[in-house]
Amino acid sequence: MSDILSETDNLQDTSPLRVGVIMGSQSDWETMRHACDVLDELGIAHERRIVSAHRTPDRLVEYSKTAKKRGLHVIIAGAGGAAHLPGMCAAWTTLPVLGVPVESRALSGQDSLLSIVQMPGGVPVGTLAIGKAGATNAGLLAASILALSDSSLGARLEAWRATRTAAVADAPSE
Ligand code: RP5
Repeated sequence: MSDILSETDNLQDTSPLRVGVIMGSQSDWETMRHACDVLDELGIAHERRIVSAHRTPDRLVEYSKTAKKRGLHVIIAGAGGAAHLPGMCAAWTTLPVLGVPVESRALSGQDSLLSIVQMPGGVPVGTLAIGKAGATNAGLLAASILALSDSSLGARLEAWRATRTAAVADAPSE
């Protein structure tokens, strides 16, 4: 496993590692960092890895097959273009896999979205919106899943939502 260990893991939280955030390329990080930001805000221990379905296929297999026994509960996978990373990851694990379509240069992420969302019945990938919103919501959805068995996290998630509700003004300002 050492080749996929990284110094970028969230080490501030001493709670057990629960979420794996994987992406096909360094270029995906600007999108996927928004998932990690949410996980950080909610105090969810996670790791970040570059795992390419076509450039590092062996890494993908190793990561996906060992994820559950390493204690992960949810995997968030982001990729762009012919975005087969989330689907291939889901092929190797029964953990929930949340797919984030990264906005591609050629087709603005439409290709990424359709590649991820159109999984044949039997191997699900929970697909989010294209880009930053999808990454943010993947982090929140991972939190919701984990909160089902973690009441403390559930309370933090409720508070996170309440803060955003309170920030909405009654009327627009000039
Ligand atoms: C996919 O190809 C990655 O997920 C990325 O979104 C896209 C482009 O990758 P780079 O050429 O920037 O490495 O594999």
